[in-house]
Amino acid sequence: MGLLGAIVEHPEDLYALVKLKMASDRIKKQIPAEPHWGFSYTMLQKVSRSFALVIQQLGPELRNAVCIFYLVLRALDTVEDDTSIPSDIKVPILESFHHHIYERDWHFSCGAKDYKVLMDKFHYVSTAFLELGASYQEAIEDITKRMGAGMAKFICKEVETINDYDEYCHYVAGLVGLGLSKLFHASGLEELAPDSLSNSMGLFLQKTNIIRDYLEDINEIPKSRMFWPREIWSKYASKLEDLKYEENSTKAVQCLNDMVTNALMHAEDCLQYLFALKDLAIFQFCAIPQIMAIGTLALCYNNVEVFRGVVKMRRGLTARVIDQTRSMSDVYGAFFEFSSLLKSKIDDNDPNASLTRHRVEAIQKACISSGLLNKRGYHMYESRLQYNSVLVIMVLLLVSVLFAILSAK
Ligand code: D9A
Repeated sequence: MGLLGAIVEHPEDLYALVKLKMASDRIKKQIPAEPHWGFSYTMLQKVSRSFALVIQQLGPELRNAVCIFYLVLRALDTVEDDTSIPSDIKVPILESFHHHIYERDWHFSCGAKDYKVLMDKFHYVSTAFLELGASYQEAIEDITKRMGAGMAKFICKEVETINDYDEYCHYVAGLVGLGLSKLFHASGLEELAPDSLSNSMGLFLQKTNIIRDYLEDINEIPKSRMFWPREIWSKYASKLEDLKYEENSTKAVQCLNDMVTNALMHAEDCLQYLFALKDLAIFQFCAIPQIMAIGTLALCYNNVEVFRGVVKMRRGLTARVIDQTRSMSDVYGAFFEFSSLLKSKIDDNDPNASLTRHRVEAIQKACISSGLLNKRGYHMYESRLQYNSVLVIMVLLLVSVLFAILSAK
């Protein structure tokens, strides 16, 4: 669907979409002049769209540390993901990656497209890393070391049990949460969060990605990548890839719902982590991805489209989350609304219906008992207002004028 179609269907997204577009145009013009920082921020914008925007709100010192941390992790990921590197070469690189970030002339060519550029010009990232304060460097080094070792462990090991699943997600995402908490603490702006809560921040995001990306990962060439734990999918199919075939839709959706229910377990920890933050910019930086995650889970729940294509929150809704997340009330409001949407989709015949309902109600209870619930709402299901044709035409005119002005600038 084109931009205009999207706006006719959700005119309430328009304001946030325009604001987001202006903000992203603005940061494109603010790339630092030094080549290593210029490269790092340009790279960040290429590999993550909304993340690059939210990072900009952090103060300059913390922003630089988070930008480099993000790129180091992306580079490590690129090595892990590249299926053309034999394991006996890949494992030692993963295990020694934390040394290479200190070596200005180290590089290892792999990956494709933007990731290949990141790997080939990694010296820019090392140069920028060496300019960070010592406490930032130590936090990044420690996490890179532990993550590299964890990834190496899983190169020759499959995700069998739910325990393996939590362990794998800890290495690739939970540790990111721990690392960021250390960076926030090093900036002097936040207390050090408990490791278990930081870990949950990563697990909630990573499990959501693993659920959403089922089809993409299973269709990976030359070899599919499988992150759904056998302990869960074996209840519904004899092979994980069987879930994508139409004749297995019922079992596939039940398996999907089992996976979503598992991920929901981390939501309350995430609320607790966010509640303890003091700095507004850090709060927004942390809260936005979590709201996107619970929104994506609500969208994926009981949705067979996960096995057919990509299920993503519409861009306009993402724009509104970015624009309208300023306080814990907003977070409780979003978690409450998305868990209500999920709850409305529970089918009593689903084998996990009562467990899912139990988890959703626990999240809703946490939102209500905070006393801060803001029910402004995203109105996911349908627009409250009835838009008549005159209004639609006026909106279309307004959009044309706005975009004409924007593109002329
Ligand atoms: C994050 Cl430094 C991630 N991951 C994300 C993005 O958010 C987390 C990778 C590197 C860093 C940070 C994140 C943000 C704020 C606080 C956090 C945190 O913890 C306290 O991490 C736990 O997804 C990747 C992992 C899940 C593996 C950790 C958000 C992000 N979003 C994408 C959108 C998408 O659909 O992936 O990157 C984007 O903006 O492009």
